[in-house]
Amino acid sequence: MAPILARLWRSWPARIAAVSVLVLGAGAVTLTTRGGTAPAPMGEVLPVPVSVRPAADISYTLAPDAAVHTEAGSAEAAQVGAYLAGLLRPSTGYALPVVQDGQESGVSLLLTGADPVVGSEGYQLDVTEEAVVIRARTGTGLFNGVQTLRQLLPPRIESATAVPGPWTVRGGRIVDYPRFPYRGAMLDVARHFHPVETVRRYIDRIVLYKINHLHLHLSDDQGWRIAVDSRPRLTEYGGRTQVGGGPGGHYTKAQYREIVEYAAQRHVTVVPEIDLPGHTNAVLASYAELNCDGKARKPYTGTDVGFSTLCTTKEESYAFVKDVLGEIAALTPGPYLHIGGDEATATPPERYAAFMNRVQPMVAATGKTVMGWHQIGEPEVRHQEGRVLQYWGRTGADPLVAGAVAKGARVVMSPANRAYLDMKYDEETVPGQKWAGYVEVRDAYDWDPGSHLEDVPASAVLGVEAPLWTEAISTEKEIEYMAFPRLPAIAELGWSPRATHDWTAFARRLGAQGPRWAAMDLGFHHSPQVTWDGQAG
Ligand code: NGO
Repeated sequence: MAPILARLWRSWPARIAAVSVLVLGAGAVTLTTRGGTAPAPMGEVLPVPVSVRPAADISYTLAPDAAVHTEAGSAEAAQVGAYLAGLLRPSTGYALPVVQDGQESGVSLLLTGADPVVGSEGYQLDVTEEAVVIRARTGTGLFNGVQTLRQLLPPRIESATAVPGPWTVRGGRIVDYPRFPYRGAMLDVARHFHPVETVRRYIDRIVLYKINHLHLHLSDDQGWRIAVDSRPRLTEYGGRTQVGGGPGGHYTKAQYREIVEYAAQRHVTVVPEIDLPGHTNAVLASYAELNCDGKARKPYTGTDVGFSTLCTTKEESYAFVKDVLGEIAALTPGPYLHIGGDEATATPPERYAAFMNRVQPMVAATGKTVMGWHQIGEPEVRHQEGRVLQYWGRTGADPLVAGAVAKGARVVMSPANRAYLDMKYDEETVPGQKWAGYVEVRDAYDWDPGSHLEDVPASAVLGVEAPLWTEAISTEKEIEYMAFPRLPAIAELGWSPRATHDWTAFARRLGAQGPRWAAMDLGFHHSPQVTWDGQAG
């Protein structure tokens, strides 16, 4: 490659543009990459299902007059039916009425007759010549079955405009349920603010891979992002900054409720995080009395960490925390309230535990379960019933986490060198950081959340989460590029049985997502570790 071309190639937007040009320039390739027509082989979905039984020579093709039939009398099944019809109408151009008659024809979503192993989140999917029937015990199970059906349909089903079918699904039976109950994605809306529409689209994308928690990092040194009625300056002043000095922003309570509601309709639980007692410069700039010296800090737009702390010896700080947590809890139907607790290096060590020992019970008093970065596992911080530590270290052994687990804590696994979506893929990646090393898609996939940490048994692991910090990520396209294809890797670790772990098979199923993402207009990293369908080697 000529040097100027090589330099251009290194910039990722140019890479995407170049690939699009190549793809559009080659008719045959265009067909497959820009929304292929071939149905996926039965079970070639992501995360890989627990059990797949293909029925050779059988397939179902969606007819133009097909309907979505849902369990009679069930509002939750009808809601999933409406969601499915909404997904299929734009590309098929079919009317797809939703009828609550429980019939087994077209696509049926039923709350009876599923194999009991599916539990509360799983489903059974049967494809015959006559119908696709998804059975589950809950609306969530049906919703997960719908995500599988989506991937069994040809990739161009994701097109926003009508495209020719046929809309064929290969025959057989899938019985499927998750390994871990918590499968999360985190978005840092504090370092760079991201508007409601971006969050909505992120939710739409993560659910395709059966992610069921969205953790929002709502406050940090560079900005406060959620309206708190009792402390209006948090957003009026503390929300007007972000990394690099942009305008910042925040969610009103109505907007935040809209996000929570949008997520709930997609069977996603929002986990709000207010990071304490460090990562609080935006608070300390907004309210002078929360500083030990009583002097307001200047707004901060850099990317350092570990320099700010609430004054842990002042009662004002506890009144502040109580008010804020109370208001956030009231906006939160989900069980968890995340209180950060990471990198509190500006908090005197003896004060950190005393602070957490007062704050954890405040969370419990709101009726919520404590979640925090794994530093809240410090031995001096008391165990709080049900609490969840989020591990973000880089080693396979952490006595602090093991000690907290021995007292009853559960763990969500987000090892930075595996699960952090803000890490660069390689030296050519433009957005992101590299303090935890480069994380290519195989690094994100090749580990086991159940045995990653010494003395933390799989039974103490609640699940996995892929955090997307945004110090060096400011646009939605960058979010997509960093999350895909690594987020589906973490999603598969959270859902699929350990026995299915196999890089070659995973990489093949991942490569098949390429045309789907192209049809969704999702810009992803064309990892050289994967052969992307419709694109030679
Ligand atoms: C660390 C730090 C964050 C950074 C992130 C960047 C945790 C839990 N605290 O992760 O403040 O944004 O790394 O990768």
